[in-house]
Amino acid sequence: MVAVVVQPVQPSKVTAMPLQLYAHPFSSYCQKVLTALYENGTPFELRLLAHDDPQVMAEFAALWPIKRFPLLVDGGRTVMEASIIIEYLGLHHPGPVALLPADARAALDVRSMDRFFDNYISTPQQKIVYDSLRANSERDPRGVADARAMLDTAYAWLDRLMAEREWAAGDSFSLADCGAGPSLFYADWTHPIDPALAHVRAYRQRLLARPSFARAVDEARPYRPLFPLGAPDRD
Ligand SMILES: N[C@@H](CCC(=O)N[C@@H](CS)C(=O)NCC(=O)O)C(=O)O
Repeated sequence: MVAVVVQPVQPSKVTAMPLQLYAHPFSSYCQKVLTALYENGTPFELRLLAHDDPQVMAEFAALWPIKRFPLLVDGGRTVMEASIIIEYLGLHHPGPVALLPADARAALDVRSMDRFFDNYISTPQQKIVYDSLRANSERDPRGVADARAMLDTAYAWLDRLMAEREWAAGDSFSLADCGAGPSLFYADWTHPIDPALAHVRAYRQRLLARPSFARAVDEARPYRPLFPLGAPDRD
């Protein structure tokens, strides 16, 4: 009988596939995930979605035919939707900053604020911007008016809440703040926050001062001329 000696693989010699993020730095939902990655110093490879790079665009379309970004690839696993990507990172690639509290009740508060920013700030903001890209004959004035009204209602509700809070779900920076940064950033460019809503405006400034989000904003600066409504000369 021949003894077969199987050499154990040295852990130090295993090269893990880097996390890959299909994203664009100017996209609000991508900045949401970038903020989470930067909070924890999580290494990743950016697969920049650019129309002059058909290879990356084709990879992305094959991985996620819905073609909404960002998209995370971790080895053989594909993870879509910004909030889910951030939860996934917390479970599989945790760092020093827990963006979702371990306590299930506290986590529910974070998730509900995360839904608020996606559904009632980002969605109406995107409606206004995407409508501006349409031909005149295809515009939806009623939908845009509804989106502006939704933003006014959402800003006012948030202002009352932020009178008592530093971050969206309380004292700790969380998943909800990762989304709040880019959603309030672009919402204010699109449909300015009333100066009377001092708590929302102060919260937006706190987000801009947070190093993780500030880095995402800085990396996106070269793309400001792409903002369809015209980027204001601030922030
Ligand atoms: N529900 C998605 C939304 C992602 C999304 O809307 N991404 C925008 C960029 S910020 C996009 O893919 N836009 C491309 C398009 O609408 O064709 C998420 O949370 O990740």
